[in-house]
Amino acid sequence: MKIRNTLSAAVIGLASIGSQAMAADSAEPIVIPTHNWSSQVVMAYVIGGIFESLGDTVEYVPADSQAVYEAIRIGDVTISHEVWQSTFGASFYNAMAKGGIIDAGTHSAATLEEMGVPQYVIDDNLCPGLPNWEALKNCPEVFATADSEGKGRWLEGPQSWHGDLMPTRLAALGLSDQYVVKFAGGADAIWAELASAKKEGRGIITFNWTPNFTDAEGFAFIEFPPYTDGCRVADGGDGACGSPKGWLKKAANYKFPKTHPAAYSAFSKIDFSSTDIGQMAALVDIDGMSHQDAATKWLADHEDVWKPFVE
Ligand code: TMO
Repeated sequence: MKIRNTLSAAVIGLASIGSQAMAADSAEPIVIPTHNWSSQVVMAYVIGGIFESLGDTVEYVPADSQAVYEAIRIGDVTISHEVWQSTFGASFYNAMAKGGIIDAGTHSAATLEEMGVPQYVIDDNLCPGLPNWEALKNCPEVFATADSEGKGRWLEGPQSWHGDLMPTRLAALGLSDQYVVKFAGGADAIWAELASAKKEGRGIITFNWTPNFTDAEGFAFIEFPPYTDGCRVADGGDGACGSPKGWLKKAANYKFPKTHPAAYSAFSKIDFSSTDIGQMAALVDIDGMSHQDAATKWLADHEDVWKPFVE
């Protein structure tokens, strides 16, 4: 009968509209980058585990922490879950201006990526006047090392994090005659240097950041002239400024909401606090766990934090 055929066609039509509205995530893997500091790698596996709980497939790729924004923009990588303002804000926004990468929200954790000293350097008054940066002028010898050419050493992170920012800042502040920047080969080299300096009770200035596992023990960031938009040499300024009290964002390829709607919905809700991120780093850098094991443990111990992201 004609009516029946029309009706069943209408029913089929409705069913397919319904299934489109509730389209399942693509079986294509969600590509998550891993970089070279602990919280980021643990969080990669934490977020991968959250996606897997939704039935998604994930793939992890080691990636350069600056070039990754272009990789996301062109679709080789799906997300970035720790976009730190000071180090990566410019690369993120440059990629966004070209099109293909979207802002997927901001974590609650406020960030700072800055030079600083362990708390005992302040408490033992090894360089009176710290953490005000001007105190550095009077005690380069406190921070001298065998390789620092008779100057104080600024132990910077790997150059891949933010290029020549610190050498440029040293010069802009008029400290180049007294201090020299040395780049660490990796984050572990910074933690090893902090541990040996503490053991010997000597002064040390290193790049560090918060949230990190070092928050628990106490780390004093140097107070430089305040950051303002455009103060950096790369942004047209004179470079005589500290790092921003910054944000921590998430980014995604613009197709991710369409290819993986359930995973994208969870990703957009994911919001980690300073405590969460400090815990993820500490499981590796204090407790000595592998990144994968740390993520498995963190997910098991903190369902109250992440389950709401998938509801
Ligand atoms: C990007 N980092 C947290 C190492 O400064």
